[in-house]
Amino acid sequence: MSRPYIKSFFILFGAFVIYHILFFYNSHVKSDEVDKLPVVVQELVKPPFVPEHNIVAKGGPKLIKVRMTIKEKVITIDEEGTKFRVFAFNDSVPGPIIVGHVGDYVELTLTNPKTNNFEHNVDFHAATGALGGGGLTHILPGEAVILRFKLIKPGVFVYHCAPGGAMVPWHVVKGMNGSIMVLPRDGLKDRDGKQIKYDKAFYIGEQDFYVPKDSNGKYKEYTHPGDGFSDVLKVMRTLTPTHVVFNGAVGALEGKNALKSKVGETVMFIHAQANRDTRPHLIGGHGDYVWPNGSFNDPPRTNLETWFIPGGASGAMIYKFRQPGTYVYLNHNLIEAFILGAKAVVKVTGKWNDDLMKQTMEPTRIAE
Ligand SMILES: [Cu+2]
Repeated sequence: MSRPYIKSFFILFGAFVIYHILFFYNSHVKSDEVDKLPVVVQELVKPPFVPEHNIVAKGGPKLIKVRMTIKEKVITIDEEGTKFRVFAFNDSVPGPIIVGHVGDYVELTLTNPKTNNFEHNVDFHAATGALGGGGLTHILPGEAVILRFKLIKPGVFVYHCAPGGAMVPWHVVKGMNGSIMVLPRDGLKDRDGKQIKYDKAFYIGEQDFYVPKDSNGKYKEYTHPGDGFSDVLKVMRTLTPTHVVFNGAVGALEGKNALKSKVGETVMFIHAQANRDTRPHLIGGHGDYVWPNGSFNDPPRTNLETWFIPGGASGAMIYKFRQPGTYVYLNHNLIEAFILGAKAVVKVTGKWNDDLMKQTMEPTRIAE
């Protein structure tokens, strides 16, 4: 090698070393800054419940640490006892909801226990960066990974598993999806800038399932974890779900698991659908304030009878109950609600208001 070549080699090598020293110095400095933030460990709760949170942020940005473990298991999805293998974030379909404020960071520890059979990951629609973190979170059974991302957009967002190719919809329609709510630091506002508050929040995860049937029209059951893949894919290609459910099963939010409220209480309903369009409606009430696509930067729409949430999005609605009784919160494609399962019951206690509604004549026999 002649001298000029040796010289330029050393110059290039030197630049390479300096670049890497600077890169590591900067990246360490950066992570140190976030590590200095107050840490909040958020205990994720089973849907339809939402972790305790302040609507208006207290203090400055925080580092919110959450943990999710992936569970592959067979669950019963309807009243006939149909069994279906789901992939569940934290043993729950839908996955739990995470709550933070704009400017906070979320640090997720994702675990894929070695008892599982498949590779999984997570794509956060709330995150900014390639694949929503999907490329940085691929884990095989027996692995764990930690992902940190900054919340820069206010709203409600879906997250879901996205391992690649046909595995993406297959995992999503096996229940591997959830939600995250990112509140503006100064809370929610109506179109005039007035604060909107709520007393409690429910999180409804709507799930479409595609269960294969045998030649007698009976739902098939599979013993091997991957057995149903080609059969399920065939049903998926019809774009016609066999079940559309809230909280993982037909009737999961009815009976003793009905949602509860009382007259005078203001309730937020967060509604997520990771794969398919939906149109929530509260029978007997209205959407006082609705963010159909979930963006809290936009003024809420008001007094809607039914609102639209496109597949791959979460939306939010706030309603103050004014009458007691049994309400049905459903997907107002009534076939999906009453035949496929997409409905929940809200039991509201309190005093009836005759001014708002009154039966002014009881059912009475009429003259022939
Ligand atoms: Cu997965």
